[in-house]
Formats: sequence, structure tokens, C-alpha cells
Amino acid sequence: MLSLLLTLKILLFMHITRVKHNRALVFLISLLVILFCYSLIYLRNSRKKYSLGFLFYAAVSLIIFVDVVYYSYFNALPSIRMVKQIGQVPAVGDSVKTLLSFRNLLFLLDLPLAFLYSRRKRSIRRFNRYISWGIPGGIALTLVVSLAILSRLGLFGPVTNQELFTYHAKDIKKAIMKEDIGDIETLTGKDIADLKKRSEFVEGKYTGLGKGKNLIVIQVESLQNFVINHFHKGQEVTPNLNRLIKEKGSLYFNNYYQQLGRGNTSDAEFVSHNSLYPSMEEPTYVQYEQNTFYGLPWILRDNGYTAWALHGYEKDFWNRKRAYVNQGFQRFISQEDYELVETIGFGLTDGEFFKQSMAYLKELDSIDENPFYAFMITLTSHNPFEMPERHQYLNIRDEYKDTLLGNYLQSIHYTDKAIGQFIEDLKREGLYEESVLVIYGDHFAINSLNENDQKLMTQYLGYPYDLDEMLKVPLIIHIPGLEANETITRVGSMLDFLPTILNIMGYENQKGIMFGVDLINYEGENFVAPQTYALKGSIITDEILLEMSRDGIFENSRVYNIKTRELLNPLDFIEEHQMVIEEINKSNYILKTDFFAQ
Ligand code: GP9
Ligand code: MN
Repeated sequence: MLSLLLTLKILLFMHITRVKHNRALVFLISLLVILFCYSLIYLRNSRKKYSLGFLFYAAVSLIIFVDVVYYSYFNALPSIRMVKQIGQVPAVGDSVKTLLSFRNLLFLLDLPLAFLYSRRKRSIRRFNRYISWGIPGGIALTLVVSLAILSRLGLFGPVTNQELFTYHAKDIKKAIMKEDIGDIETLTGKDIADLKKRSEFVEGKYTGLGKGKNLIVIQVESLQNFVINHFHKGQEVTPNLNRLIKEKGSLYFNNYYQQLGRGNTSDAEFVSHNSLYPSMEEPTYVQYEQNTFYGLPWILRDNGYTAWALHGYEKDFWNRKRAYVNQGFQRFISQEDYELVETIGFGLTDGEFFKQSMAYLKELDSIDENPFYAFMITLTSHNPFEMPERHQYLNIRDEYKDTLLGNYLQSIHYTDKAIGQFIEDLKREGLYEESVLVIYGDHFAINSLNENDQKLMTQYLGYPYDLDEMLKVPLIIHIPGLEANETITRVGSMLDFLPTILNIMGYENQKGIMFGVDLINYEGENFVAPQTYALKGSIITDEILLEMSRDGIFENSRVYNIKTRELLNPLDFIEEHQMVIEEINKSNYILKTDFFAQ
């Protein structure tokens, strides 16, 4: 009975995690594992077998539940290494709640009934040794032979990437094998020279205009690019950002992508500061907390700056407090340094965060004669974007009221207002003209891989809401004293932030290796290599988006022309696909070997 229910749950799991290719084989492997475990349990001659049967059922149900909840947000299955991050779940409680759809909860709801069922009184049937060992043995053999055949057919990876039991078994094995140094053996001298050449400092447009100025970077929670210059019912959603973009001295990058791994928001920070790919095993701030880095805070410090980070939430979230030491921050102003006079969702509101941060910026400014680097992370516009009425300033169209989109527009509008006020305050304090001001979004707000949201957004925007629109965040750099105003349309990502901002600030990266390029002065072609939402091997260029197939078979990938939406043949892009995998592997090698410590 329980084995039958579990089989149904597997089918639902396959549906939710969108197993598209080799469905029958994926199902077969799951079925064999279930049959094996249940025959092993039920063909025993012990009274305990019913409790054991229930325990197995409950454990697998729980694993599937965690998988589908994780999948609903990240569009990937979780890694066992993420268990360490479990402590963060209460903090993101509201966001998790939105993922607890009835469909996801189904996996747990029947457990009490299953428990009662397993406690029923029944007579124990006796099995002889041949049956109680022979049947599970036979199934195990079939399973092993099936896996061997799959491997022969080159289908082992494609099936086990999608199949519940083997995915987790592979993941656990990987987590245990500590000596794993990634997918490449070494970085050759040529690799290093090529990387350095690509991100080298060249005198060009806007070079050094920020030299001697402060740098204030605001990383905005869930700020997506589509809200820029966007009107809802005649109301400007982000009037303050739009005004900043139009100002003299502003550069607006409108084809700029998020670049995240397992660390979400904290990876936006990590990648922007270090120009390295984030880890897909654990949040980089956790896994590589102790590594030596040489990113933006360090480089600025080596040029006399003092570097502080400011964020109105708990200092340990995403392991920030500990990771910031090796990232190069000298002080972290966190929740405990603010008065929690007004909170929404996670904690301190952006309005209060900016208001109270001004005193800290002044303190930072007064440390010495040298300029400072302030890295500020906002919080309020976090999923599920529910704002109290007093902060709902937009009049939302009826059909979008209380939808994720309607709520998001309200909350990002609120954050824009808070930023507008902060800019006014910077002007009043005389800091605006003395500082290069950078604003960018950390990641998307609305998931295009969720069918309902995708439909809602496509209908709302009037064009297909696909991965490209979802993964795009705005980057705005304001350079005081610059007469020009420019919108930079070439493709780029957070990986390119460090070389780009260093060139503007006029400081070279003397020691590091950067995987990004200077988006203003680099003359070659650029690309984006996502690993989350679109799996490793995916690539976005100025022309196309290649979404790597979830089963790992390249031919099953989807490629489309970003402008015309025309579908293209993936085989025409195999070189690009291999190149991005190499790039990521090289970057992983840097992290795994603690390269900058040598
Ligand atoms: C919390 C914040 C949110 O400090 O940065 O992180 P997220 O849930 O968006 O990754
Ligand atoms: Mn975030």
C-alpha cells in the first residue's frame, strides 16, 4: 500500500520537477529502488517491519517535499551540503510560505494517516529465506544491471540528474569526496595569461574619473530590469532610479544579468566584488569563508580607502559577518547597529536603513583624509513583497491586486522612494558630488520558470517573459563631474562589475585574476554563463540564449534568438557551450585550490 502511494508521489515529483527527457527510464529506476526497499522491509519475519515501512515512507516523503519546495524557487534540486543552511529557513519564512502550495504540501499531508495505517494490528506472514532474500536480491540485481545498461547507452548522467534516489546518492557521494578539486587538473600559464589579458586595465572611456572619490554601492533586493522606465496605470514605478539614469554622469547598463550560485543574494555580492563564478555546492561565503580573496574592498583598501558593509539584517545571515573579513571589509554595520523602529518582512525597512546609515557614512568619511567604500544592501523589496497599507503608494490595476506582480510593484516602488530620499540626503551632506554611486539589483523577483507567473508576466508586459527578461537586473553607475550620459546595451553580468568599476575608479587589480571584462572598454565579444535557473553550460550573448537541457544532454537544449525569439539549432552553438563550461571550471579551480593564498 505505502509502496503504491510512494510511486504516485514519485510521479507527482517528476511532474513538478519537469522531467522532460527519458521519463520512462527515470521512472523505472525510482520504481526499482522503491520495490527493492519495500521487498527488503516487508519480506522480513519481524514485527518491526510495518514501523520500518512507515519510516521509509516518511523519510522519502520528506525528502521529496524539501526537493519540490527548493525546486519551486531555484528550479534545481538541492544539495545535501545545503543542510548546513537550514538555520536560515526561519528568516525567509514568509518567502517559504509562498512556496508551500497545496501541491507541495500533499507530500506530507498523508503522513498521519499512513502512520495509523502502519500501526494496524495484523498477523505476521512468514516467508522462507529464499523469498525474503531472493526477491530483494533479484530486484537489486535488476537495478544494477539497468544502471549499467544506462551507462553503456550514455544515459546514466541524463537519467540520474533527474531521478530522485540516484540524484541524491550522487550528490552525497560528491559531498563526501573531499579531495574533489573540480573538473580541471590545473590552470596553465597560458590560461592565466589569457584571463589577465581579457580583464586588463586599459586607458579608455571614463577611465579614472572616480579616482580619489568615495564609492557607494547599493545592492537592491529583487530589483529587476523590467521595472526601469516602467509605468503602471500611468504611474512611474521607479521615478527616482529613472531620474538618476537620465542625469548627467550616469551610465545605465540595460543588458546586465544576475550571476548566482547556491548563495543567492550573497553571491550577487561575491561575484560583483571578486569577478569569480560562485560555488554551486554551498553558498560561497560558507564554503570558502577562509579563502584568500583580492576583490574590490581589498583593492580599494590598497589604494587608501576604508571599506565598510552595511545591511539592516542579522549579521550571521548568509555567513556575512565571518565571510566579510576575508572579503576585505573592515567593519560590518548590521541589524544590531540599527534601531529597529520600523520593520517589514525580514526586518528594518529600507527607509530607516538609509536614514540611520547616514550617521555611519559620516563616521566612515571622517576616519581619515582618504576616500571610503560603502557597500549597502537593501532588504524591504524581498519576496513575498507584501507591504503594509501605509507604504502602498501605487494604485494597482484590479486584475493585479494581491498578485505577486502587484505586490512586487508596490514594494519596489517603496524601495525606489527610499533610495530617492537617500540621494537627497547624500546631496545635503555634500557626499553626492564626492562619490561614485552605483545601484544594481541582486536578482529577479518573478520567476519565469513558474508557469502561472510566466503567463501573468507575458500578458502584462505584452511580450514573452522568458529567462532573458527574468535574469536581467539594472546596473546604474553615476560619476560626479562627468558630462556624458550613456545607456550601455552590450551583454554583461555581475562577473563584469569588478573590472568595469575598477577602470572607472582608476585602480588596477595587481594580483587577482578576473573572469569578467570591462564593459565599457573591452573590445572583444562578451557572454554570460549562468548556472542557476539555466544550468551550467547555458550561455547568453548579445544575440542568443542557450538554455542547457535539464537532463544534461546538449542536443535537448533550447536556443533562441533574443531579439526575434526564433528557435535555433543547439548544435550550432556547441563551441560556445563548451567554452562556458571551461570558464566555470577554471574559476572553480581558483576557489578549490585557494589560488590567491599561494
Ligand atoms: C538577507 C537578504 C536576503 O540578509 O540579503 O537574501 P535572499 O533571500 O534574497 O537571498
Ligand atoms: Mn535577495
